[in-house]
Amino acid sequence: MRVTLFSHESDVDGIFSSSIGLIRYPQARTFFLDYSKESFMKIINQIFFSNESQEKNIFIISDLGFNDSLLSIFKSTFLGCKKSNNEVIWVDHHPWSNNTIDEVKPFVELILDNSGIKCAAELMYERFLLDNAYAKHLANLAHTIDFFTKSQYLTPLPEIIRYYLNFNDSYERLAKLALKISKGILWDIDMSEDYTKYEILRDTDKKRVLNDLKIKEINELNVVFVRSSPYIQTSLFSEEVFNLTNADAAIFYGKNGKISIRRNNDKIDCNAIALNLIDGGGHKFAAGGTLRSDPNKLEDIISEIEQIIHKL
Ligand SMILES: [Mn+2]
Repeated sequence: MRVTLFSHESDVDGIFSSSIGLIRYPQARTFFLDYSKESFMKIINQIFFSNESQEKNIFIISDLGFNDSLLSIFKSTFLGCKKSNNEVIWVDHHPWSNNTIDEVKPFVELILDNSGIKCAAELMYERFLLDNAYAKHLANLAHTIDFFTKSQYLTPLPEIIRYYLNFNDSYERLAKLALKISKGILWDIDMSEDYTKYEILRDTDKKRVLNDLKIKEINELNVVFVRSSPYIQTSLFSEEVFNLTNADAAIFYGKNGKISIRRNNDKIDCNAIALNLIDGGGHKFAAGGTLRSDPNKLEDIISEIEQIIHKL
């Protein structure tokens, strides 16, 4: 039996989902993906080519929402998969449309939860390793990070993940990290060395970014606009930004037009803003998407967000 795990690359929930999969299936191959079309094509290709193989295949996809624009190609791939007795299990906590669920359900075991109170690692634990104390602990830790509860200590893994995403071999680094975590190693000398290098890059960027914050009042909501950096872990940094500015919400904008949204209180839901963006998604506490305006013009970014918030 061949097992392949596809998980979200960008945070603790995605990596821990993969680690929980690895506790259950230590022989599994791991892939870490983002929300681009190319990423989803990797899933499709892997499933498509396995339909020829003699050996049984299980594909587990975790912490990735469905890309509705790829529905028909996914469906035909899943169809071939079912014929060859391969299995696909999709474990996710992002919102799925009813139409997609209906279309995909005949071919795929769907473990979905859109209650907004569970992270993907918890769903992985419940589906694959219920009663395994270590998997349960990992799922709890992922929950703590995903929902900002601060109820448990975790080593600076969120920042290590952020750091590794900057490398050409990020995939190997994340795969190694997920494997270590599956074996109970949440910190070691390699991570410690990497973290020391990371801190220098992070702190240089933080200084630069904090120098040109912009705060704007929109509909009685104080929104702070922050330039994003590949060395800054957005959720952690948003706390610092909120402490400094006391803003209600923060928009982190990058060169490519992608933005991340975080909030300081429940005056606004981050995903409500994200739903008005290109490829927008997320949950109440954290969401993101791509802007339509020129990413190099802050005034344009601000006015696009203004229009969205006025609409809500
Ligand atoms: Mn997640």
